[in-house]
Amino acid sequence: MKTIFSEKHNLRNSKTEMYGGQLVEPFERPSRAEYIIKRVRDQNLGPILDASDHGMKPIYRIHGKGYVEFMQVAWEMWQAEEFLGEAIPTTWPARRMSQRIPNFIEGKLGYYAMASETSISEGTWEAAYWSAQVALTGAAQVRAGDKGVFAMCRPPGHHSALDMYGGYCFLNNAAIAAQSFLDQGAARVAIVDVDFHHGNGTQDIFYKRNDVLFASLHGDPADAFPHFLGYSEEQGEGNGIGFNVNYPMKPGTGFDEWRAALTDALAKVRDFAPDALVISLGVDTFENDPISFFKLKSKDFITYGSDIAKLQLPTLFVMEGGYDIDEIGINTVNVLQGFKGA
Ligand code: OKP
Ligand code: ZN
Repeated sequence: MKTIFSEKHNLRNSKTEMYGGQLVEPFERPSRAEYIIKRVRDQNLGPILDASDHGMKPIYRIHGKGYVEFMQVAWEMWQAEEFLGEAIPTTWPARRMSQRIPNFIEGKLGYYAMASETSISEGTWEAAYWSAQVALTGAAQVRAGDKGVFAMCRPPGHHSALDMYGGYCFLNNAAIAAQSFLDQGAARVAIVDVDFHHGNGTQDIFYKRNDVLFASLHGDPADAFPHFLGYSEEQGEGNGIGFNVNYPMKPGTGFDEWRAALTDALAKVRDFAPDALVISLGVDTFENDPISFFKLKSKDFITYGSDIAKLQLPTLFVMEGGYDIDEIGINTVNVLQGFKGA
């Protein structure tokens, strides 16, 4: 199985994350990618290819112009104010407030952010751009005939929507890849999000559409980030009714219950008969993940990788979360080896 990877991920190296009322070293850090790539090499998963540049057009198929242009200049605007730290929003357009986009950087940050833990830092835009290109390069390889490809995206993407960043995400890599399949001739694409956190961005992007089936397994938003989306009654809107499926699960959920939800999701994918499958692959479902509450063990990742393979669909794995850095390589590559060996 091919892995697509860009060293440009290193440009996303923020120094601060708002966590527990303190600024801490971010959980989403460069070493995550290095450990995964090391495991890919050590296990001889397959060739590692650099990303090719597909330009801005496929990004604008998913994200708004105002948002993208803001992301490109946010760090510059922040620095111009001579603030001492990284760019963190402090004010939001909450209920009954104006949704006009302010001129001042602090207002813009609040407008475009869905959470404050994610600091914007030097190089963030360029890393996000290349992370999307990694996903697009992976999609191109799948279109060219590979049955499974691993897009080692960093930063992750599934919390980012049309005009929204947060939850460590800036561009929705999985959505950009899915749309690229459609734009190159696919009639239908399914996205299954197995990251611990609900893929609110991906859900929002495709919520009114019936050409993309979105299914997400995640910590119940009543108990887990992103807190404000991911309930089971969210089933799509308009033409999209029935094409959004959420499986929120409670603290302490183990593999048997989690796998039953995956089996249900995969059956829905099979009925949908897509031309391609995108897996938003987060391994923060692991029992030792520092910010999550599911109880999957390392061997479970192999099992569910082979469950996914049984669909026999052209499949693009897009990296999302996973914060137990010691085991992140093992758990990620276990999914890919489970898929490959099935
Ligand atoms: C990104 B991805 C935990 C706070 C978590 C942000 C989590 C972002 C997860 N108490 N804040 O889906 O892995
Ligand atoms: Zn996550």
